Amino acid sequence: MTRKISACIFDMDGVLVHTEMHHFFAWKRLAKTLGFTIDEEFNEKLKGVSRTVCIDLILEHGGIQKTQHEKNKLAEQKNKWFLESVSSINENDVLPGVIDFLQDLRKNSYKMAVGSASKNAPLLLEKMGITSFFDAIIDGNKIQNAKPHPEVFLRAAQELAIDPFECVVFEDAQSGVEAAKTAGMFCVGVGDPVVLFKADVCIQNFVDMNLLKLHQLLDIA
Ligand code: B16
Ligand code: MG
Repeated sequence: MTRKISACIFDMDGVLVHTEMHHFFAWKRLAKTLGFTIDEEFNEKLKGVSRTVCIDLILEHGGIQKTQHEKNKLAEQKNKWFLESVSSINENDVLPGVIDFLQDLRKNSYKMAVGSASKNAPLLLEKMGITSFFDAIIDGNKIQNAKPHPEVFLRAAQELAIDPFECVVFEDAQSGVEAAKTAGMFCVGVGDPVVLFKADVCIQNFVDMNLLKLHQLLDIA
């Protein structure tokens, strides 16, 4: 039996837009100034995770200790590099198939939200011209607990006034998949099913994605 779905909640980085590489380059640059390197495998741990938690993970990885004041400065520097690197993002950077899918959801009166750990989410959604699709935008400024804590998705469901059980989350990060499942939501992983093994189902991207396909995915999961 198909599970009733009334709302779709989208992670932003890595789902709506490929900003993950910009985050990775900025973190890599920061690690280099601290005298060590980070690779793509380690970067999986940083995806979906708040800026402050990322700093702690990176310092731990490099075996370095810093005061809170120094950590804040490092976070500020990373964000400066990240913002420089995404300065030219625009509507052409929305990932293939996303706009068509959002239009299909809107046409069929589904509620839509963004649930992102990023404090830059409102700015980036604006730059891509897709803010108006969403009935709620929950970003890193509005939550206390970073993914894998379910707060970001539960807040989104609350603002949409939809039962978490009727929400589908689209996520590209292990921490985000875990957050969605802890929130009691259906989770579509966007990316490698081996990495996102805790998701109910996985898709590679949103090309040719539509409501009918979403329901087929819900049926087989
Ligand atoms: P910011 P998401 C996350 O966004 C990114 O995946 C993660 O790499 C980043 O550290 C985090 O946002 C915080 O971003 O520094 O811009 O506040 O995937 O949850 O949309
Ligand atoms: Mg993400």
